[in-house]
Amino acid sequence: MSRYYQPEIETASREEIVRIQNEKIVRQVRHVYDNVAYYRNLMDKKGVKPEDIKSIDDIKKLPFLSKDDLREAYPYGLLGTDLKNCVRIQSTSGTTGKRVVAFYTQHDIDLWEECCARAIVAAGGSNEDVCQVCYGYGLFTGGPGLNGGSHKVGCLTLPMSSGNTERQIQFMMDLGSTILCCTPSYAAYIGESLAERGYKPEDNKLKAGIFGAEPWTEEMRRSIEKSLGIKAYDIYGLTETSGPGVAFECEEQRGMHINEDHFYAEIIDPETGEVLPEGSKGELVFTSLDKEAFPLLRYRTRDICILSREKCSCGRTHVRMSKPLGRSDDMLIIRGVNVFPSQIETVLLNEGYTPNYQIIVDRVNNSDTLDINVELSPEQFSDKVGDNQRREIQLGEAMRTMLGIKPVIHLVPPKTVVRSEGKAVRVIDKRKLHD
Ligand code: DLL
Repeated sequence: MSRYYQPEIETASREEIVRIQNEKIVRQVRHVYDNVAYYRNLMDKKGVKPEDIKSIDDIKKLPFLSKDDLREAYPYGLLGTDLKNCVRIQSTSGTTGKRVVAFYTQHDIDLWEECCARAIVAAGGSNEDVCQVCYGYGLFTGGPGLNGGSHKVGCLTLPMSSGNTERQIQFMMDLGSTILCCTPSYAAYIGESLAERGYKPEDNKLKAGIFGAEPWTEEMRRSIEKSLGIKAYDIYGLTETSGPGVAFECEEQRGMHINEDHFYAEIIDPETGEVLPEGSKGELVFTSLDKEAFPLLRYRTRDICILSREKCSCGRTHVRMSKPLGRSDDMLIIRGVNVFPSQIETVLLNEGYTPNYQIIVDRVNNSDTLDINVELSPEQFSDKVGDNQRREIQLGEAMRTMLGIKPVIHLVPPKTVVRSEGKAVRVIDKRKLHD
């Protein structure tokens, strides 16, 4: 049976959701126009006044915000309230040199944690559960967000943060964790580490996992569910919109419900900016309807996905987003062919390989090269050169069918691909280093 954290809003009628959105957008645009000079300038340039926004449908009139705007306005340029009203910042890791700093009032934190609480309850969580949070804590939003949600639900919360896998396992087994929150790549690593210590999936008390912050395939989901003996739920979010909990999966596991009372979602054509009809694949754009400190309007996420309003058997009425089909900036263009790392993961797991792999792209003599290091499991590992060569050829062919180009496969011995405790680094694009 479905359970909800806030049943009234999670199962509200379409009319009620639109009514809430209409009311909130008018207030939010006024708030932003009056308090955020950077966005006021963008609106003025476009000739849009707050009075022009009378309902959620008018949102199309507003200008977009992009990551470049965030960089330009860094650090305080998009602040929607006095700093004295803010109680927290969170930030992205900034590994690509594009650090995003988000600000929160106490109201914003409460709202964010409520969204995470909805996700935990949708995964079957209640005050009877022991929720082990091994997303990173600190500036990254994963740990603090799920930690806050877990408190709200009343779970016994284990604020583990990421890493120190030995200790994760000890606490998990000693305290009987029932819900695991971390990146899917770390969940796979924990599953592997449990097996190495002789534990079978039924030896742990886990029933659910809440995994997100990076792309992962359905094949990866099945592999994690099997290794941990759980049901694995997807969760989505980004620092710019608060963090995890913007959208989450229910027991149907068919797309993530977007918390539409707080975030309005649009799908646009990434080239033209045109809003696309429901069911189209395009770039996801979010408007935060009631955040105070960092109230982004029409923020372009660069995540490519599809929205669906098809009725969900869980009873939730909020629109669902597909798993991001890749970020527009994740897509590799190799000899003119578009390749998403997720396609490579699908082939590997379907062909019975481990989820431990690394993709290396380079340019040699003006031509792109694609190499994939694929780790063998101890059972697959063979000393016979002929065995491995045969496998490499077979896997290369399977990849060609999926990708349209043939990579060079390197099967590597067990434990040679570095494991991830947070967001996995799957791609090394050496072309960027030469440029
Ligand atoms: O990753 C927030 C988060 C923490 C989400 C914990 C879920 C769980 P950022 O570091 O700002 O925030 O990265 C945001 O990560 O634009 C997506 O490209 C990607 N992403 C997040 N969740 C998913 C997911 C956090 N479920 C960026 N599937 C987003 C695929 C995801 N990609």
